[in-house]
Amino acid sequence: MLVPDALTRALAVSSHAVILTGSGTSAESGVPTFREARTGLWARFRPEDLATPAAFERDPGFVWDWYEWRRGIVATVEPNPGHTAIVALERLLPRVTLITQNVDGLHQRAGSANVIEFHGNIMRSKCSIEHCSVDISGDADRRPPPCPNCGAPVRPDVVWFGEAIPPAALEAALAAAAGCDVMLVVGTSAQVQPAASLAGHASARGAVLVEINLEATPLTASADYVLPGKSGVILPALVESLRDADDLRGRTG
Ligand code: BV8
Repeated sequence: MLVPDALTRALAVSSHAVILTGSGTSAESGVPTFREARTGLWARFRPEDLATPAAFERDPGFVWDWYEWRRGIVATVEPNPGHTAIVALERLLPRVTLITQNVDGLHQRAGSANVIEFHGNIMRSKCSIEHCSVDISGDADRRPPPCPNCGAPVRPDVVWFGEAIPPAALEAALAAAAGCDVMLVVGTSAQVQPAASLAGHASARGAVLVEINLEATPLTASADYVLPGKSGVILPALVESLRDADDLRGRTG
């Protein structure tokens, strides 16, 4: 059985469920996970060494090209059944807060309306000095393009290592983790902080913690339910189990 009955019941009676996703949720769409995101030219570099202000300062063109390469992949992929199942959960359950570490925007493209983008969004760019949003669609030859207002290099609108999580996103995520009764942690190696600590905040307040992953992570030992497998398989199974429970409740009144 993919989904234990007790978990279905816990979700069905939840008043506030949080879903925390990592790059494993986008893997079945063809987006390399963060620790796989090093193929070919980038194989020699660790993301932690590329996704930093120092790397951009040192060689803005090189970092810009890495993001252009990633944007190119994201532009060609589609949401997968895991993303679609999360949209279904948002409609089936009374209250769902979706927090994503992913920067690919696939949750929004699948139909999730309220997404807390904990690490920003690779499809948006901003001035590296003023942090105002910049449309780069027409400026392909400069790497990176200059800000049209002040001429400073434009950068991706993501949170680099060593940078603070956007205050509004951090506040909303902490509040959701503290107030939920179930948290699904999906497709994350739980290595990156402070995102990974959201699970501890939730379980410390008595939430049921559910991990969906292909591998064990630092969260596995503290999870109430560990569902090993692909998010594109497990999440649709969760939706089906909730619908069956709904039907059952409907039949039995
Ligand atoms: C900050 C945007 C402070 C950029 C990213 C303790 C507390 C606070 C900070 C730290 C701390 N300890 C260390 C730190 C520093 C650092 C950190 O966490 N370092 C790590 C490497 C140890 N944290 C920070 O710097 C953060 N900032 O703390 O600032 C501060 C405060 C005030 C003022 C100034 C500063 C900022 C971190 C944000 C970094 N930016 N992304 C970009 O994308 O280019 S993080 C990056 O990693 C991605 O967003 C990604 O989502 C994230 C986490 O990785 P995962 O999503 O987990 O991906 P991964 O590949 O690791 O794992 C994939 C998983 O999926 C695997 O488990 C796999 O088994 C599974 N999987 C694969 N396929 C499937 C699947 N599961 C299910 N189904 C499948 N099909």
